[in-house]
Amino acid sequence: MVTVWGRRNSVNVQKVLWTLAELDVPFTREKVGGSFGGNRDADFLRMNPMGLVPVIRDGDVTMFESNAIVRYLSARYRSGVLRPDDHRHLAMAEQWMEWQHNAFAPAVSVIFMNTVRTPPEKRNAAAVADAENKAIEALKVADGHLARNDWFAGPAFSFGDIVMGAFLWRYMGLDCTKPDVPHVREWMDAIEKREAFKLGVSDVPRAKTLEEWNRIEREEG
Ligand SMILES: N[C@@H](CCC(=O)N[C@@H](CS)C(=O)NCC(=O)O)C(=O)O
Repeated sequence: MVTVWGRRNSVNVQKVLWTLAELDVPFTREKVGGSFGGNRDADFLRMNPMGLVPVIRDGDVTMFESNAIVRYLSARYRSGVLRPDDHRHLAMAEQWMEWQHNAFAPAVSVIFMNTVRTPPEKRNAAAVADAENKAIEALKVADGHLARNDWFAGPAFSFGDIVMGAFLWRYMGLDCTKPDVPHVREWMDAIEKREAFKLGVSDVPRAKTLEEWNRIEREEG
């Protein structure tokens, strides 16, 4: 049985919960991080010296870093379902996973931290404006790819879609300027219909304010 340490409102934990649901792998979860604490305890730091969630344990494997966990689970369970067997599609899944991590996710995190997680008087408007532009440029790149491909890996859904899907969902819930990217929108519509996405990601309401964020964290765990 896989154990996951993390809170459900963490986007990085959500990637892992979505992956487990896609693969139909049973797991238990320990509420750690945010208001639940526990991530600076000695036992936790032995698993992840960074003190961050998610962490998983699967038999003799204990690991952190959400994208690595998504890859590991995709290779370990039902290989070929989320991890493409065809080397060309695998290459695309890997490429776009790295791309989202470097090009899209940092911009979304800056907007998110400076709006939902920070009271208005402490927000950095210049950083938000810069991040908004970076997110828009990144989404135009994704839109070009999705104009020619149904999924990031090409013909089928893969782990390459999971990391982008989790971050795009968060981005769509933020109050910020967004581009017109019809192919990304169409791809996201298909993502939103996936049962595993609902279980891992969209069943957790998105917050607009710090108060909402804290309430949702308490309620969702
Ligand atoms: N690169 C790491 C980042 C992990 C990370 O930043 N986790 C955040 C939640 S999204 C965290 O643990 N924050 C501290 C907390 O929840 O107390 C990953 O992808 O797993």
